[in-house]
Amino acid sequence: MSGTSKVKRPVVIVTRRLPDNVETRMAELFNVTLNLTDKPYTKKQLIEAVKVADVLVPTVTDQIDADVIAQAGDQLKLIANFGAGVDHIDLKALSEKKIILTNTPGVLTEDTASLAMALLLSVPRRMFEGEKILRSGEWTGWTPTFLMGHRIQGKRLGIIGMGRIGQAIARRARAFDISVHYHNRTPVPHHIEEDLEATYWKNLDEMMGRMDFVSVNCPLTKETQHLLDRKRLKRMQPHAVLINTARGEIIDENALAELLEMNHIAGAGLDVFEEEPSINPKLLELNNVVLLPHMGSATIEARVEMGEKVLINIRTFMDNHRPPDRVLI
Ligand code: 8YV
Repeated sequence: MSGTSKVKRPVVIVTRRLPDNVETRMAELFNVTLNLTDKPYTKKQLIEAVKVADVLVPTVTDQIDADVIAQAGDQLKLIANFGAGVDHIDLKALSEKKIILTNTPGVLTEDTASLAMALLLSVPRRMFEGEKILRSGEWTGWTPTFLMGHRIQGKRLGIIGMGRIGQAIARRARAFDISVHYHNRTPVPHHIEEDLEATYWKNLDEMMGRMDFVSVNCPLTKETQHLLDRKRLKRMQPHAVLINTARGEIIDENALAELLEMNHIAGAGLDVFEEEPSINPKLLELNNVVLLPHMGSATIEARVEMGEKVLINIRTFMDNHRPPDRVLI
């Protein structure tokens, strides 16, 4: 008889499809309900789930709001989020019910940073515009002035939020000879600042107006919602490019679209949006933006490692230990 079969298996409900081997391992370890259709849960389904699950494994597409949490049964002890960001979960309501929350930090850092860097390279060099023209059959051949963009090397990048992902972008930027600036609640440790030759700006407004590229890498919280409002966005230089791989709600998207349209800001590379999966129609009309469908961490490696983190968090919790990725509320 296997060790796991002696103990009662926890009821684990997973709201979306996860990589096959992660799901299979979950089936071996837990009394698991998988979502083979991969259709996002409705609010009603989420409520039904929290009424019966010992552990819920949601993703960014599930709004675990106060309403949902209020209806959770006493058996629900852990929410093991598949993802790093927890802005879709009402943390206050969770802590009042003494439900533990874990996430999956670290394993998606490098992939998200690589995608941010890809956007940072592709917008100033107008890669997607070129691709579109080529595919449409409209390309008539090389000319000296065709699709001129802007040089990347030697420019200044301002990173908003110098956590794991911000630092990983900074490392990549240094390799392209871009100088790194950053705004964070507090400066990063001195040795990191030195390694990255990074300049700290306490005042975000002051940084915004001096950068050639700005990358958003902070979590979405009450404080960072529309952190980049119209007034702040207007501080950007007209040749500057904005990259967002964090959360759409950090930027006032309407204002951004208008400023891009007026060429008040040269371009943007966006992987996240305010009303996912709906995209602001104004953005869709613009040529100076690259729009990606929230795919920062979409590598097989990251998604498997995220799943492994979820598994470890659940197992440690079930063994009455502190799960490694507990989000402190
Ligand atoms: C994930 C993300 O794909 O982890 C995050 O916070 O934004 C994404 O990269 C998503 O959250 C999975 O739930």
